[in-house]
Amino acid sequence: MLILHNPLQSRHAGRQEMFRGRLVDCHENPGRFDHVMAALERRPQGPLATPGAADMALVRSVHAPEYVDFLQNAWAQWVALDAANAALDILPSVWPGHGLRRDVRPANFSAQVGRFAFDSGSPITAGTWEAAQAGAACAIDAARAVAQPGGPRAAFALTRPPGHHAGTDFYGGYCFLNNSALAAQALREAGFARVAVLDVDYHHGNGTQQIFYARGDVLTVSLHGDPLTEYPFYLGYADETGEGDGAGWNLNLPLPAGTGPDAWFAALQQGLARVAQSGAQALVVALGVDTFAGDPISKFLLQSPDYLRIGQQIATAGLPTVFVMEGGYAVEDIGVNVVNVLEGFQRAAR
Ligand code: OKP
Ligand code: ZN
Repeated sequence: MLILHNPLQSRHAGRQEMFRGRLVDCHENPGRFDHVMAALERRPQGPLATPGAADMALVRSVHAPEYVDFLQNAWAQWVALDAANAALDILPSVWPGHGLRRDVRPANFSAQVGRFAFDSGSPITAGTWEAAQAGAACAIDAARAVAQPGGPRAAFALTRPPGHHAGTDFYGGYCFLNNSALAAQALREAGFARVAVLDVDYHHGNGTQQIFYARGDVLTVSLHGDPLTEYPFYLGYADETGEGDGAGWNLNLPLPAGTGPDAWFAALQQGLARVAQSGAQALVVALGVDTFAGDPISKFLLQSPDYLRIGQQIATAGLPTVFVMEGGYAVEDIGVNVVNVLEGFQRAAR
């Protein structure tokens, strides 16, 4: 499989996130990427490449242009307010919820941040835009590679920051541009009439769901920690099934904290059955490995060998497949777990 890796990922390096009442070091850090690269060096899964420039027309069709402009300009605006801000990250402090107006565009910078951010755990830093943009390019190039005649059966977009919590015009959950959604849209535009996104990250892919919620050409399936107790809390319930043309085209499979391999793989089978039934011609896998028992912010109980089985099961869908890196915060273990998925897939796909 072809592996597109993000050469600018380390430019996004948040200092701290608000977590359980205090500011802590960011769980989503450049070391995550390094561990996956190291594991790929030990167990290569195919040629490595870096992406070309991101197709900004595609990015601006999945995300609102006003939101893209905000991300692109946020750091310059922040530093223009006060040169000392260069030593600080951008975090929101006020949001237009709870009876406040969402239709106004205050000039104040903090107010602008609050219009687009939905949590206080996703700092914007000096290089966030560059890293996110190159990550989007990885996902788009990975999709276009598998869509090409004679192209590889599968590709992996190895990038950070992750993407599945970012929606048309919002960021949060460490995510800024929705790489998985961009891959799905690129596959659609490359000629696959129906595409499925299967999100196996521990957390519900709320951004991906929102982007495609009213569309019948992109199926979204997510298995995740039950939002009654797990982030992102306010979306990801089983009764969210899509709307309009997208009615029936979203499947949420929430599982309780503490879920182990038996129940998790049963849910994966359910998700894959829905993908097969949808007639999807290509598959995007939002690949988070924070389902690992040792993950510091998640509560499923998968072990490293289980990831080989995930890849093998996904291969049974028999579809051109784009894997897109999402979460996973047990930094020492994510390399082994990610490469296990890819290797399990390739063994079964052969
Ligand atoms: C991203 B991905 C909020 C902190 C809560 C956010 C978890 C984001 C997970 N202040 N933690 O799905 O792996
Ligand atoms: Zn996650």
